[in-house]
Amino acid sequence: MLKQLLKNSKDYCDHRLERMIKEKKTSQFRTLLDSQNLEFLLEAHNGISAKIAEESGFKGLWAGGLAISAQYGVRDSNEASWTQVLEVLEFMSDATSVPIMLDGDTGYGNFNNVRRLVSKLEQREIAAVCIEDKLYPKTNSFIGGNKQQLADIDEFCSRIKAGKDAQKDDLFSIITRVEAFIAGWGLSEAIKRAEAYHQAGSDAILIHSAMTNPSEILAFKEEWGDRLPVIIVPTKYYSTPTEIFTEAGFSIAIWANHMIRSAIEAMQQTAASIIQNQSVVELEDRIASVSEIFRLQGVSELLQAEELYLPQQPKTKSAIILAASRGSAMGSLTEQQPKSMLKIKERPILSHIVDVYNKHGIREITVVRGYQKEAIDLPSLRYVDNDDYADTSELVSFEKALLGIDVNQDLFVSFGDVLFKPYLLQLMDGFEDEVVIVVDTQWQDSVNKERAADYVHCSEPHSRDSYSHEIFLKVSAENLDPKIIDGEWMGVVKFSKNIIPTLKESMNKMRQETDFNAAKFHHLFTHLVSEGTRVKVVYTTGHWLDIDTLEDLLGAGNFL
Ligand code: SPV
Ligand code: MG
Repeated sequence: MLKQLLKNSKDYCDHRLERMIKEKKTSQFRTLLDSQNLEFLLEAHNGISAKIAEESGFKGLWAGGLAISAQYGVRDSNEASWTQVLEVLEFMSDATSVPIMLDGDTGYGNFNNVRRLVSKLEQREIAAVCIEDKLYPKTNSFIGGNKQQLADIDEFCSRIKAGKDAQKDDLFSIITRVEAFIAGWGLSEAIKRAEAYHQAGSDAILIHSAMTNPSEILAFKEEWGDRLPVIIVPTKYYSTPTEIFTEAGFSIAIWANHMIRSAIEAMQQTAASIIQNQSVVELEDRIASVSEIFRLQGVSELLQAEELYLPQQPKTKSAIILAASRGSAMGSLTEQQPKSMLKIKERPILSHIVDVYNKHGIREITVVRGYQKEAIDLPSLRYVDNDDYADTSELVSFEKALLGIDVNQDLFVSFGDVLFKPYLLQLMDGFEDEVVIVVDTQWQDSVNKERAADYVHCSEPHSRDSYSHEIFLKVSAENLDPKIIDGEWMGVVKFSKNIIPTLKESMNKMRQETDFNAAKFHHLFTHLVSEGTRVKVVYTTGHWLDIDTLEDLLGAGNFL
């Protein structure tokens, strides 16, 4: 995912760079208009369809009135206001680097509306507008076309002139669309109008026809010659081989509604499939992935920009909870579930531990499961399984958990049967050392209970002023000589992100030197110390509870 994002961000930046280097959109459009080849514009009706069209290789786009009104869910009869059309155009223009020609209908009024339209289009880097010789409000040419009234020629010419006078960029193009054939008139009316529009300053003629064969547009081109470039819209005569248009010398063919039509078909199929199957499983592989949406939106560029501009986020941390063992001392209580799922105050021990981490701002929590792993099913946790739990101990589980964690953050590790107060995490966070352990000075309690405990011997015993001293671990074991015991490790450790590679190396060495399957954290601590790593000791008293026996479990409610 990260790799893909990086690649995408490169594509996105290349695209932006390309856009900066590319010639102005108005000039690109003129190149298409004047090209010796037949060029193509594809309809687009919003930012994303425009982007897809450009990515596919189209050198220009048709912002179609039919398609834009359809994406709004209204009719192609000027029901969407012209500023609503502008709004869509702005997104299309921002999302692309190729020129866009707006289907400007009739110009939304008289000469005055046209000149205001031209100036607003230029502000949005739209390269061209096409206006048709009908009256506002217009309707689509394929709906009762022959009942549609054409504009008065002189009045329409005033729209063209005013538009041309209004443009600031000499290369902005105004295309005039001759609707004579649509309205049922013949070739001479079409030519007469085209010539008048030519004289009024039009940059090209769009000759439209509702016939299913190209006879009208071919006759027009034959008679018109090369007075101005001629654009066609082969929606109805789509089956005509494209070479015929090329041979006739047309400048541009517009595929005027194919993106909206394909979107509609796809959406209808998707909606029908979901309602029918009451599921999206069928569909998942047939539709664009969410990451494809992100790619088209340029999300990767934003991520990079955030790194560049946003203040650094406070360091995040993650946690690992080792919960693979059964807890046999609990007897039949742990027949169906591991100890970490036994309930205190109606919630599993594990869930109380997760609460503590969450309260400390830690969301990324990995739980190592083993015994009755299916019974551990709390939400929002990352699970790693140690299926050899019966023959292995703490470090095997820890190694497995380390494999998938983000090594760029500090890490807390604790056990699925040790409750502790958030205070311990705060206390440990007060130190920047590579390894920090919390040590209970009242270790005699454990000796009295005859349970296994990780005893420690440190550089100094706890004393009233040990808070002001740097105290480090010397050795840790379950069977230390009581004369040198300074305390008991509470089962919570913090590793800085820098030490994580060392931990992995140390465990590799330990694997060669000892029975690694039986290795516990106190072995790792002692090993680290012997290799020269300083393990910071923070003395405190209480704030934790190791749940070993039924009695511990019953008393745990008071601890919470
Ligand atoms: C459009 O796409 O909105 C057009 C072309 O104007 S047509 O629908 O053929 O009239
Ligand atoms: Mg239109």
